[in-house]
Amino acid sequence: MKIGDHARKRMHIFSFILAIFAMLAMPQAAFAQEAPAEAGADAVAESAASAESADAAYTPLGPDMIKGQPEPGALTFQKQYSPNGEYALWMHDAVLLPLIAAISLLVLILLLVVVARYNRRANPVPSKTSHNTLIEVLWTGLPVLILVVIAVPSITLISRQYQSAPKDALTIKVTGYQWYWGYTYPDNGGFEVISNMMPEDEAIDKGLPPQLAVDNRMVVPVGEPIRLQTIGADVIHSFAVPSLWFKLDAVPGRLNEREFYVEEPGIYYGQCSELCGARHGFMPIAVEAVPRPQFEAWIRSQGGTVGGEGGAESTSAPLIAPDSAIEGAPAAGEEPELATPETEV
Ligand SMILES: [Cu+2]
Repeated sequence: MKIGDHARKRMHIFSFILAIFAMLAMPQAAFAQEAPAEAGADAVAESAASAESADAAYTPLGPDMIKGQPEPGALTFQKQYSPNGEYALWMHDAVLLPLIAAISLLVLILLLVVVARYNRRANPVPSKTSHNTLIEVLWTGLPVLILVVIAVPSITLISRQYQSAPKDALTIKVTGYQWYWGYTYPDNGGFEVISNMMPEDEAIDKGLPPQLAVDNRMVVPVGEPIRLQTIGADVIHSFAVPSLWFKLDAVPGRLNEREFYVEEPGIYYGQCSELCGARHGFMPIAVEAVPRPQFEAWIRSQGGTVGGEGGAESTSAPLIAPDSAIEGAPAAGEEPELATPETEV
């Protein structure tokens, strides 16, 4: 059902033709996708307002708030919850896919025509034509035009992805460890939250996706730009959340930075995306986006500070040791249980 709906919605021939003409007529059309982002921001503002009137205490979001996770049998990208993600999804579904489909169809039809009309029986005396200026200009000019059309949204997307966060944006530093994640909040007292994969049976009991659920999520405020920095503590990891269109390598000795934005409150899952050792597949990422008041309540519950309160204390905010309370979870310093062969090689 999903696939059908999607195909009907996204690949409609009119939207394809419209997109092509709009972009030919006015490159600014590439920015047309800004609109849904604004709509998203409105929704965020609404939910934030309703949250403010409610109690600003923090309670972890339940499984009903899971928004970004892989689904069995799904096609194309996950649903996107960030402006860049929506733009990229639009480019894929409304520009690239229809173009690829049209080109493939054209080539197929031409091949069939050649097979049917110019085989030995139907056309015993082949033409000796070796040049045709009109056709040569067309088959050079059209592909160039198509590439120019693709280049407009493509280069726009690249530049948007490299945009850094505004100066006053909240900073969150993500550290990749073998094999778990640490989330540091330097603007809120500098405490670090250690995030380990939740044991499978516990996750199932709680209705959370096994091997994606974690003990401590990375809690972020919704609807505001965040300066997300990544670094590796030991080897190269990669912080990736597909539904937020975010992937950034975490390299030892180097701080990478990109703007991170979540449009709607919810839980978004990702995984380490750089092969980093034995338990690389067991260091999932869970981002929990909540309205500002709940975020600040969460910060306080972690012993952090909000908006410079606490002053000097902020530097001595308790650091959570990089260790896991969960038995059997991949914690710091522990040797991985490697499946070493019993027999000699
Ligand atoms: Cu990793």
